[in-house]
Amino acid sequence: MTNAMINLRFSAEVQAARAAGTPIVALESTIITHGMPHPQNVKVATQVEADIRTAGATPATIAVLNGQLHIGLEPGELSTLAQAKGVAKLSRADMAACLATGGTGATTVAATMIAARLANISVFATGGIGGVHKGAQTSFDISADLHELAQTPVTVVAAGAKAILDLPKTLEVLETLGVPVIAYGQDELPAFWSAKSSLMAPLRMDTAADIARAHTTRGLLGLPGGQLVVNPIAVADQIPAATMAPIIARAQEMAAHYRITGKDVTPYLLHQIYEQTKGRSLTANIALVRNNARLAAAIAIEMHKLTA
Ligand code: PSU
Ligand code: MN
Repeated sequence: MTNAMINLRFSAEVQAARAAGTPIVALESTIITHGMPHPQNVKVATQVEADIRTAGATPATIAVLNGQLHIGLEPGELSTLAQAKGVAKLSRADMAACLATGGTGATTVAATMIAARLANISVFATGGIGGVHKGAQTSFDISADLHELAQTPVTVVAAGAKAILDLPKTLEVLETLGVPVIAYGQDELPAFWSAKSSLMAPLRMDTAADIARAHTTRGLLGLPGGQLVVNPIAVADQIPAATMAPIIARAQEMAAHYRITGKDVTPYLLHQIYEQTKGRSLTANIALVRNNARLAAAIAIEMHKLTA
């Protein structure tokens, strides 16, 4: 089915879930094209979709393919995107341009939230959101993901902001923008590859039902924007923050040395960290995304109960 105005295209299973009115969880595609190497990226994306189905919801991986906004990818589309070279990394600023010119692009957290809202999907699972980069006081590098959370009503489940970021500054900006940051099942903010960050999270909730109610209540209050749910990686799967710190610092130095800027910063850092941890960062990344997918499905199911 297509929407004439913006060319929205639903996968068969998302189409069926919409018709049946059953819970749907959005998934981003930048993590596939820019966050993980091939062929692990297709394997992980497929596995994460399966996790959501097992948990009782329908996955909707979002991407722009040849000028069409896809809400859910068929298996062939997913594997083509995962191998494609030179795919654009789309955020709020360039999503419309990509659609208008018939381009192909992977959606970041910000762009996936925009698409999810258009498709009436309220919950979205990812690995880590973008945020305030270290050195932002001179680079001004602050992810558009933060502003999207302030204005688009989607609950995003992540394992914290990526630990390559300046976490205290990221929390400050989220507070300024009025974005609820809810740690799931612990007081501390998780730090992506690590379960702990030594920073207290502003809010804590222990059940998917509470998170769903908080989402709905924000809507009833007339507040724009979504919620950020930060779900700690299982301790068995984590890389402790102390182990990651020097690796992140080294990656940061290299990014500065090679003058990596703009959209390239996050993929560059993730790749350096992958190399320096000999792939261990990827193993942790996979575990945390799957963990987030399961929680997002539980939240979508609770939201569905509230609206049914
Ligand atoms: N989380 C991951 N891997 C990723 C990203 C997040 O585990 O590749 C992507 C997301 O799409 C996020 C983006 O929105 O990085 C942030 O990029 P930037 O810092 O350029 O805004
Ligand atoms: Mn940036």
